[in-house]
Amino acid sequence: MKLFYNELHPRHHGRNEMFRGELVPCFEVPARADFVLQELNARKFGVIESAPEVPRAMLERVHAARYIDFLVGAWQEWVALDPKNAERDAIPSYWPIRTFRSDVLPASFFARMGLFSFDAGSPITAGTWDAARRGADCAVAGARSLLAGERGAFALTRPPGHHAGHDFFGGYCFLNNAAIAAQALRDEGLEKVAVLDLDYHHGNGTQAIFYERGDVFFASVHGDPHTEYPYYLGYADERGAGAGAGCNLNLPLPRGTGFARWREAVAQALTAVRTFGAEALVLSLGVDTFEGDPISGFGLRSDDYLRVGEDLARFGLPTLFVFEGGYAVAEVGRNTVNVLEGFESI
Ligand code: Q9C
Ligand code: ZN
Repeated sequence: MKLFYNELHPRHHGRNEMFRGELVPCFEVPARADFVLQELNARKFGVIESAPEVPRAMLERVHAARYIDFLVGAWQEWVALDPKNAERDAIPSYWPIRTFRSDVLPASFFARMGLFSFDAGSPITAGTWDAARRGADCAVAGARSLLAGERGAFALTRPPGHHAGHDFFGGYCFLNNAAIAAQALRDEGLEKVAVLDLDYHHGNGTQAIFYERGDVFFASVHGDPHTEYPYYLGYADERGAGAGAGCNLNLPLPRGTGFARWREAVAQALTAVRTFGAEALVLSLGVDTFEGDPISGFGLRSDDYLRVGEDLARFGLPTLFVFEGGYAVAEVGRNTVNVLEGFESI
């Protein structure tokens, strides 16, 4: 399996996220990817390659130019407002909810922070852009390795991506790596691509990006948004629209769901991907489905992740794994690499 590692990931290191009335230490920390890398090395998983840089135009296949412009300059703007800001993260406080305008680009940095985000849990830090940008390189390199004939590839990157939409960040995500990879697969040869999102949280960004598209199928197994983040998307009645009608499948499961039921839902999602006729699979690999995850509610155990990888290998499509969530830091390496090992064992 080809492995692409985002060596710039530590440049994104949020201090705090706003959570229910207080600033708490970030759950999405550099150690997450460090532990996965360490596990790949310890288990002699293969050669870790560096990804070539992709042009900005590839990001713009998925993200709005004015959103990318904002991300590129956000940290400098933040520090220019007050030199002391260099010591604190930028977190939004205002959002243009229903009845407000989103066509006007306000001069105020804070107003644009809110225009381009949907929560207060995703701080922008000095190196957020560098890290996110380099993650897209890894995702595209992984996609290209599948086009070159590999059966599997892994993009090890953070910040994660699946909550990021066409023009917004949130849920610790800034650029939607899985969507950028799926689009690259479409642009560089494939007619039909599927994204399967196995992170605990619904991949609202990926769903929205492809919702009206008939060429990219999106399927997700996740905590029921009635009670779980991101709350406002991910319900079972979201089936796609326009040309994409029937090309979106959400399988929400209640908090507390264990591996047997979860695995059935994944099998159901894979059946739909097969019926759709996808030629390759982008797998949003969040391991926050783990029983020990501090912010999630499913009950997968470490060995279960081996079975997940085996199931995906038996499914038989070229598969790009893209790292998403997973916050039980001490176990995130073992769980993630278990999926990859299961995949390689078949
Ligand atoms: N402070 C991903 O897994 N906050 N994002 C939940 C905990 C948002 C998760 C409350 C969770 C976002 C990629
Ligand atoms: Zn998640």
